[in-house]
Amino acid sequence: MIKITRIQGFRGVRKFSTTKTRTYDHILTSTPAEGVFQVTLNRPKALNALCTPLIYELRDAMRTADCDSSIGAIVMTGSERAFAAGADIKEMKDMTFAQAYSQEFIKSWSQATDIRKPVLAAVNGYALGGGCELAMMADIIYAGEKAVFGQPEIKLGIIPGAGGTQRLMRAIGKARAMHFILTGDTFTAEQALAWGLVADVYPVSELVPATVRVAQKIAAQGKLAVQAAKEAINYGTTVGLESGLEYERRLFHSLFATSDQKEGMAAFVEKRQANFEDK
Ligand code: DAK
Repeated sequence: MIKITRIQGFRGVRKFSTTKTRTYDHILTSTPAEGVFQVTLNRPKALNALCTPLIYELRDAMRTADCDSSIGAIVMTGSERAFAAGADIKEMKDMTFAQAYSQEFIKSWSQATDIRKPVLAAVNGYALGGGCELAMMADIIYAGEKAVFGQPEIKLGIIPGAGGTQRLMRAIGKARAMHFILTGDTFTAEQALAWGLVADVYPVSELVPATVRVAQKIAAQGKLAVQAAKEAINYGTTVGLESGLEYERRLFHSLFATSDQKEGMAAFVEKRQANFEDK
C-alpha cells in the first residue's frame, strides 16, 4: 500500500511523496538528504550477491522513487566490504537454458535501473560480475579507495550477461575490456578513475556521504532539465555524433517551453537563487 504524504519540498515548493514506507528483506531504503533517495544492498553474509528477490526489491524501490516528485536523485550503494560480488552463483548454478530463456533471467536487472532520474552508484569493496554491471547501469559511479572491479564470469564458464561486455568496453576501451573480461582479472578504484569508469574516488568512510552530497546538488536543479540532460547523454552513447547532436538540440529547444527556463534565467538576471518548480 502506498502512503501519500504531503511534505515540504526543497526551495519552498510543496511536493507529494509517494515513496512506499515499506521494508524489504534484501535492501535498505532511506532519504539521507532533501530530494535524495538511497538504496543500500543488504545481504552481508553473501557479499550482496544479487539473488532474484533482491533484484525485484531493487526494481520496486527504484521505480517508486522515480515516481516520487519529492525525489530528484537516487544513490545506490552496498557495504564497505562489497557493493555486490555478482549474481548469486548458488542460485543460478543449476539453472537450465530453458529456465533462463523462458524467465528472461537477468532482464529485470536493467528494468531496475531503467528510470528517468539520475542514479549515482557509490561503490565500496567488491563490484564483480553482475555487481560491476549493476554499477555500470548507474549514471555516475563514485568509488571508495579500496573498491575492486571486475568481470570474473570467464572463470565460471560464462561471460558477462547484464551489459558487461558492452558497457565496460565503452567505458574503458576495447583493449582493457578484452583483457579483464578474458582473464577475469580485477582492477582497482585508482585504475577505474584513470580509465574513466568512475567519476571520483573517496576514502572508504567518506564515499557515501560524498555521493549523497552530489545527489543533493543534482536534486536541487530543475527536474525537467536534469531529465533532459541525462536523456541526451545516454542517447549519445547509443548513436553517432550527428544524431546525438540533433537529439541534444531538440531537447534544448524544448526546454524553452518550461517555466523553469524562464525562472532560471530571470534568477540569473535578478541576481538571486532560482526557485525551480519542475514545470
Ligand atoms: N554468489 C553467491 N554467493 C557469494 C558470491 C556470489 N557471487 N560471492 C560471494 N558469495 C558468498 C560466499 O559463497 C560466502 O558464503 P559462505 O560460503 O560463507 O556461505 C560469502 O559470500 C563470503 O564470500 P567468501 O568467503 O568467498 O569471501 P572472500 O573474502 O574470501 O572472497 C570474493 C570474496 C568476492 C573474492 C569471493 O567471494 C568471490 O570470488 N566471489 C564470487 C565473485 C564472482 O565470481 N562474481 C561473478 C558472479 S557471476 C546472466 C547475466 C549476468 C550474470 C549471469 C547470467 N544471464 C543473462 C543469464 C552474472 C553473473 C555473475 O555475476
